[in-house]
Amino acid sequence: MIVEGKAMPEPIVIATWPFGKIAADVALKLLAQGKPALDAAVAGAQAVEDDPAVRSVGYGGIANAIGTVTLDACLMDGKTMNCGAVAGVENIRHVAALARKVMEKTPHIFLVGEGAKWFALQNGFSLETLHTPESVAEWQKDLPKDRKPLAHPTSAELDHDTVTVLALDKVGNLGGVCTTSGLSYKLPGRVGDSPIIGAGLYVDNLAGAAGATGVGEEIIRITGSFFITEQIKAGKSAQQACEAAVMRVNALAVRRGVHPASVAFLALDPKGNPGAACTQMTDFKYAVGRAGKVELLQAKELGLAM
Ligand code: SD4
Repeated sequence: MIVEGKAMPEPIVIATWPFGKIAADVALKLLAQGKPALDAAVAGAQAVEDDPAVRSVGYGGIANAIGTVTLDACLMDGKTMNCGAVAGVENIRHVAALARKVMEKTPHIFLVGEGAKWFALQNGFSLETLHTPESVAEWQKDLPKDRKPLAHPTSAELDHDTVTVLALDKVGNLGGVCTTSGLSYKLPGRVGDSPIIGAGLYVDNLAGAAGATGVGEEIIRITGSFFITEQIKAGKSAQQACEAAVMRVNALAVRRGVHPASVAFLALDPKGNPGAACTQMTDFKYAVGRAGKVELLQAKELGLAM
């Protein structure tokens, strides 16, 4: 798009997993209306939080080892580098919006557990059960028999997903949001990568936006999202940077003598060029919304030989 001789970016949104399409549809409409990237990303993420059929985000998320649904979320504005996060939050559905309140109304970045819930109540969020009959039945059906935490979880054992939404708006600002109920059957108190700025999400207008999904322990271990934006800053494309992050996860798995965990990354460079990659057998699909349409793309899988 050219406006008065100045090239304006074409808005784009990308979001994790096939249900990312729900987020991308909502966000793309807002971006087309000229709304800021962060607003569009939050609205997209919230549509997934509201969908009880998505068993890994918001309402209807699968519970932890003792049957409690706890949610994690964070968001970041690429222009101001403002960010906010919440983790281990019970009975509050819209945790992406709650993370935004932390960003806008407090001098802090990260609130957890009871404190985050107290802050939510102070800010007009209401308490509700996040269980649905279907999510409770699913939790009971798949409850691990020995109730032991898994030392090195694989994707088959912990089939669980997160929605990460990255957007570029009409004026060239980047915004990103990540929201999840985390790994199913996680130990009470366990927090993954998703609400950790730099791990599950990082957004900087000068370096790009990156997000993650998969086994959070492995994503935290390499500071995945910040690693990707730094790679873009150093000259890699968004695609090359996501591949570099997956290769780092794979290399660490070899070094530590463990099976490589299932992880996936996605990114936008500062101009909105997308990229995505995942570890072997992760089968990571992501939604891309641009030029009025949303499509699902398959990310490149990288095995240990790479
Ligand atoms: C976590 N990264 O809590 C999240 C879960 C996830 O695909 O994204 N699974 O570790």
